[in-house]
Amino acid sequence: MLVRRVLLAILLTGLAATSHCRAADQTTPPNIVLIFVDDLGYSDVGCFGAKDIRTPNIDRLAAEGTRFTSFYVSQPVCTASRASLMTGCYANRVGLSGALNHTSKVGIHADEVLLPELLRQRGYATAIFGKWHLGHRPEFSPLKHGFQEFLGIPYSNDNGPLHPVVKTIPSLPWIDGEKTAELDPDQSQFTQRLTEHAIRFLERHRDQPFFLYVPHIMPHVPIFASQKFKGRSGRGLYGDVVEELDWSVGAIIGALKRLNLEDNTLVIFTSDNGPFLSYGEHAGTASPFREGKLTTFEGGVRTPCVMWFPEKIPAGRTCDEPVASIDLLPTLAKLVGAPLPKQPIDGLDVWPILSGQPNARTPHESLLFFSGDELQAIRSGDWKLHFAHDYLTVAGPPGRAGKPANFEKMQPKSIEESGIRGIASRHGYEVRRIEQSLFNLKDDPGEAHNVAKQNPDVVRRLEALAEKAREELGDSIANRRGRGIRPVGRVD
Ligand SMILES: [Ca+2]
Repeated sequence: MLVRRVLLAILLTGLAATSHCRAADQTTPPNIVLIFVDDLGYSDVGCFGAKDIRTPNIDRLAAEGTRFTSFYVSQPVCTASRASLMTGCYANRVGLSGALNHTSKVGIHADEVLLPELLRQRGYATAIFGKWHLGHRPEFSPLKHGFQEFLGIPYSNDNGPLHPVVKTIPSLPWIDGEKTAELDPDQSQFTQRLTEHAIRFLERHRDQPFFLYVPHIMPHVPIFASQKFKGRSGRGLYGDVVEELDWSVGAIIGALKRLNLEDNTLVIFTSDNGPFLSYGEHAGTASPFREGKLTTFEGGVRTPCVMWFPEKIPAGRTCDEPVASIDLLPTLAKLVGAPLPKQPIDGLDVWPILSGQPNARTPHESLLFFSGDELQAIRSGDWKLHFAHDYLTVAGPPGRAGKPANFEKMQPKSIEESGIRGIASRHGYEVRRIEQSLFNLKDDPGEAHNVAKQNPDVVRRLEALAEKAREELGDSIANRRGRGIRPVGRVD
């Protein structure tokens, strides 16, 4: 009897402790986990239409959270997309574009206030495990921009001896904090290693609010899966790599649940840009959209996005209202009670949309699509207007076995060669031109039918919105420099 009474007392104390924890959670700022994969196409996960790649964990996240079907990154390439994610600004406002490499002397400016810096002000523990890509020189280190821990690579995983075309690039460094811990790490272990570190970080910080940023290195070429995942998917190695990323998402969610953190943690899963189509079977797909990475067509800038926050973000919902990566910083700042940066930013609070408030609409009159400093397209409502510009399309049949299209005929070019023709020469693309074209994304998500002539008023309205944007953000097509452009970080 006594034993039973003691057991009951222990049980009740335990229950009280548990409910105390739950109550405390209500007032604790939410934890944030941001999983940002690299070059994953819109339709490469099950809940966005993939039939031959199994992603049960991402699909479960969508079933328990919300699927955002009009989520946009600001530019269709790594560095620019990450600059926007971290600053809440169009990338050209903060002077970053394209994809930095080991010769770059630029990076994120010291005066910019990044998302982890805002969260540090609110007592968050912060870490990045994966690919940084906002400058590899010491002054641009993530540890100087709000992150307390960094493990991963400073730029893309093809920026090393494994580049499929350019064979003069030095070793790829694996960075721990601010030190190079290894050279040319085994890429088949990237997803496993980053996930292990992510889980250990969660375990160490379960008692304080945290921001865990996992910009996975895969599925950017060259792609690798660990032995356990090789040969498992219905879409070759690319599918295997995505299935391993899905495993990673499941492992992170599993850890959150095991640590009783799931009630107060927001998880965001998305990709930095669309698929690198020139790499054929080693690239993803962006069905039903046109083109992919490096273009401002929907295939380049619309990415699969899932957000999960039990009781806060509705379960099992699909939201087609436009949400942009620039909106995450102001939305998260508001959510955790952090002040916005003093300098102007472009993103706006979209919490009413994320939280499923009835009739919540995007607060942006228009979303802008720059490539570098070129304003190439603008979306307002269902309308998207492309201005006349050059773009990249795959040159001939897509590449095979990790090589880009046109590989046999390619002359190896240096990685320093910049601009659209430099990228084309390294990655098997050719340059095409689109004249000014208006598409209705609701009727024509594939941007195939130019309806500008039938809708002159819409064209005029979007042109006027673009003209206003040029004053602030510039546009090299129109030879304009915006008054709101800030300097990029630069070393001598
Ligand atoms: Ca990318």
